[in-house]
This record gives sequence, structure tokens and C-alpha cells, in this order.
Amino acid sequence: MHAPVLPKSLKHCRCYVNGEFVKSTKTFANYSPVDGKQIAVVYEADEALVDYAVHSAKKALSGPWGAMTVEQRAVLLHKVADIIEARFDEFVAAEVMDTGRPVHQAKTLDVYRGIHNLRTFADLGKQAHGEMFESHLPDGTQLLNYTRRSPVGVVASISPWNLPLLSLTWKAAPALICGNTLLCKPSEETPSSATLLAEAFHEAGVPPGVFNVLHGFGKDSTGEFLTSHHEIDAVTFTGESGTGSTIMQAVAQGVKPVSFELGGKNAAIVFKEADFTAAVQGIVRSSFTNSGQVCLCTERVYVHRSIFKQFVAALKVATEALKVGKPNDPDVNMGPLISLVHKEKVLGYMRLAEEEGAVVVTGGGVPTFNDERDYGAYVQPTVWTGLPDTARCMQEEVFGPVCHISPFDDEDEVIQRANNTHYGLAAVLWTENLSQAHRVAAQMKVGVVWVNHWFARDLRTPFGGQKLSGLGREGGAYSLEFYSETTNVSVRI
Ligand code: NAD
Ligand code: 6OD
Repeated sequence: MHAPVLPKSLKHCRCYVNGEFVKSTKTFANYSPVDGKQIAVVYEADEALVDYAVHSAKKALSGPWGAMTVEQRAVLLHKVADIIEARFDEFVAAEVMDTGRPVHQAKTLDVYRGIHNLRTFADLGKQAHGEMFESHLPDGTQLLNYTRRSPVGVVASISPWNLPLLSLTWKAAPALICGNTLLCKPSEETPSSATLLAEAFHEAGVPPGVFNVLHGFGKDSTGEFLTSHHEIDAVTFTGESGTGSTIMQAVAQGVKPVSFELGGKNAAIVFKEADFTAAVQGIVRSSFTNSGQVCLCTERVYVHRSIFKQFVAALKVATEALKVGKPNDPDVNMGPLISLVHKEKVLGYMRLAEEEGAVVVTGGGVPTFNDERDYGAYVQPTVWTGLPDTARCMQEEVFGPVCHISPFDDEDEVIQRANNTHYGLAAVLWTENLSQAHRVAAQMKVGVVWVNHWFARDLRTPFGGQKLSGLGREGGAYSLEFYSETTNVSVRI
């Protein structure tokens, strides 16, 4: 396999504001999760730069961007997608450098979805339509009501580190096709693909101030400066539920619209009617993809008691067959976690699980490589059994490669147990019984239910979570709704 090509611009990641790549007075280091070594220096947007960016974005609303038709904006978004395609390997290298994930995953998940997000919303935006109501008052007056959409204004988009390009473009594409201007704050852990994306917007000729990238942290830094700025018109956020709550408080005074995609403690249910082999492979995928660092990952698995022992044994074998290692190794299934700090958090949960009485079926610690990776953020894919549903490890999001398997006896019981969490993002059902699948899906308190698969996406469908897992839905028309203001025009005829 070829070594990934890393553009020089990523050694010193600058912010992108008002059509220019800018440095700031403060920098921070970006470290590789593979071996803990420093890989880049990043310029952190301070309060003055955030303020300048907000004003540039506001000004851009009434400039050439504001005068463009939706078709013209769609051409520009497709052009950005073309540039990502042309620089595909660089984007892959950027994601791999920051996250340590296997190259094939960066290709098929992050960068593929970056392109797909841009193209999908460019096309969907052109189909956005309003409503029309004809009515008659008691005196016979006839009214024609129709709705018009306009941009919300300056949108702040704050994204996490787990799927950097995917998350950022998932928000940027609909926000821009609707005519808004955008201030993106990628995670401090993953500045690289956002910097490359800014290069793509620049090269595509998107007018200055329309798309901006502000690097930095959250609290007392760029994220907080952005969400507390009174000239921001809306905030779209993906990240932890606690951060969502903090952001909600920051924007409360200005009553700004928010769209939140937050954490999860997702359950999978394996019924005795399941295709056993498909379910085992499915759980391996839904629990360990991206080292368990996908909000949709399964951390709780409920398996019918009649197949429980057999299932645990098969999952152990399948989990132990996963190869944990370097991103460039084509046979590797799992890379490191995002950082040494996150590794400590996940290891803390691994210790806690044992204190809470878990039986460690496999994993539970750190793999040994006897090379530089021993300084990296690797942990073993881990399977537990034996915990009560009330254990902290059954209630709190670990966001690592861990899952717990519990037996269940009947359908009503398992629905109640799967829903017994403060989160409500996703659930997976494994069953060949169609009636059972529909019956159970209807009772899951989550934003998305997958039946006999996991994380296959149609971008026109609503995506989001219930309870602590989010607020609002994005995807297809739901995104166009969030990123637009609607005005009703009522005409007396
Ligand atoms: P995080 O909440 O720590 O950070 C997310 C972003 O918010 C980062 O850019 C961070 O700098 C910024 N931030 C942090 N504090 C802030 C503040 N006070 N004000 C403004 N910005 C602030 O989350 P993370 O650790 O980067 O990501 C992992 C979490 O994201 C997990 O909980 C995961 O489930 C969740 N997630 C959810 C979805 C979803 O679609 N529901 C998708 C991906 C990740
Ligand atoms: O698939 C998507 O559109 C999406 N927003 C996925 C988020 C995954 C969370 O980690």
C-alpha cells in the first residue's frame, strides 16, 4: 500500500476566515494517537478572531453569496466535492494522521461520506419547496397563503473528533445550500481534514466569509467564544450530551435555534429468531468499528437466553480475530483511540466494570506491541457479561471498543430493559421474524432503529436522538428545515 500523501499545510494548521488562511497568537500541538508523538501545530482562534469571523460571515450573507440562486450554490458545493475527489488520498491521510484509524475506514467512511454529504445536499436543496393553502373567511374573502424559505443567517457548527470530515460536511452542506454562512469549529483533536476542506472551498471559489474554519478548544476557548457570540443566528452541534447542555445555556438568552446530535448508550437485541452468524458479525461491527468511537455503536447487547452461551462463545472468537494495529496495515480492523486522555477514560471504565462485577469474556486491557505503539492510545476490544442493568458501565457512554452481553427471556422484558437508559439514539434488532421486527421497532425509544444491519445510511432519512441523545433531526428535508427560516405570505385575492 502507498504511504499516504500529507500536504505541507497540515504541519501548521491555520484558521480560514474571510477567504484567507490566518495565524493567531496562540497555538496548540496535535499528537498522533498511534505513538503519542507530536504531528502538527494548530493555530487557536482567540476571541478577537472569532469576532472577526462572525462579522465576515454576516457581511457575506449580503454579498455575492446572498445574490446566488440555489442552483449556483449547488454548482459550488459539487465543485468542492470534485476537489475532495481529486485530493482523495490527502484527505484520507489527514483523517488517518489525526485519528489513527485504518486507511480503508477513512476511505470508505469519512472521505466517501464527505463527498456524498456535499453532493446529496447540493441536489436536495434544489428540491426544497414550500406549502400553499387557499382559504375563505366567513365574509367570502379569499386568501392565498404560501410559504417562503430564507437562510437563518450565520450558523455556528461545532463538531467532534470521532468522524471529523463526515460530521463537519453533514452540517456544512445543508447549511450552505440553504444560503447561510458558516463558522465551523472542528474538534481540537482533529484539525486536519477541516483545514483541507477550507482549501477545497477556497479553490472552488466560494466567496470569502461564507465558509470559515476556526480551530480551538471548547470551554474558555473558540467553542465558547462562538456559541456565546450574540451575532450567531443558530448553532448545530455534535458531541457529548453534557457539552450540548452547556451550549444550550450559552444560547438561551438569545433564544437561538439549536440542533444537537449527542451521546448514546445503544442497545442491540438478538432474538432467537436471528440469523446467528449475521448477528455475531453485526455486533462485532456495531461495537468495534472505529474502536467503538461512533455515537451509534452498540455498548449493550441483549441475547435470548436460549442462545446466550453459544452467542458469547462465538462473539469471543470473532472479537479475538480482530487485528488491532497500524492504520496502513490493510489487514488491520481496529486502530487506537483518539488520544491518551481518552484511553485513560476507557481504561477507567474497564477497571470500573470489573469492580461492578463484570466477567471479562475477552480484552479488558491494553495490547502489547513492543514498538512505538506501546506509547499510543490502543486498548483491546472488550466483551463483558454479568453486569446488572443498573451498573454505571451499563448506563454511561464509554465511547470505546466495549460491549456487554446480557441474557433475556421475553420480548416485553427486553424492550423495557433496552429502553431503560437516559439516552435514546439508536438500536439494532437481529431477527428473521418480520412481525417481531416491526412490533419491537415501534416500541424503541430512539431516533433510529436498524433491523439486521447497522449504520447503513440514506441521507434523506431523519437522523438524531431522543432524551439525552439529542434535540431535533437532521437529514434530507429535516436539515433543510433547520437551516431555513419560513415565512408565510398571506394574500387577499
Ligand atoms: P465534546 O462534547 O467533548 O466536543 C465536541 C465539540 O464541542 C468539540 O469541537 C469541542 O471542542 C467542543 N466543545 C466542548 N466544550 C464546549 C463548550 N463549552 N462550548 C462550545 N464548544 C465546546 O465531544 P467529543 O468528545 O469531541 O465527541 C464524542 C461525543 O460526541 C460522544 O459523546 C459521542 O456520542 C458524541 N457524538 C454524537 C453524534 C451523534 O450524531 N449523535 C455523532 C458523533 C459524536
Ligand atoms: O451518518 C451520519 O449522518 C452521522 N451524522 C453519523 C454520526 C455518527 C456518530 O458518531
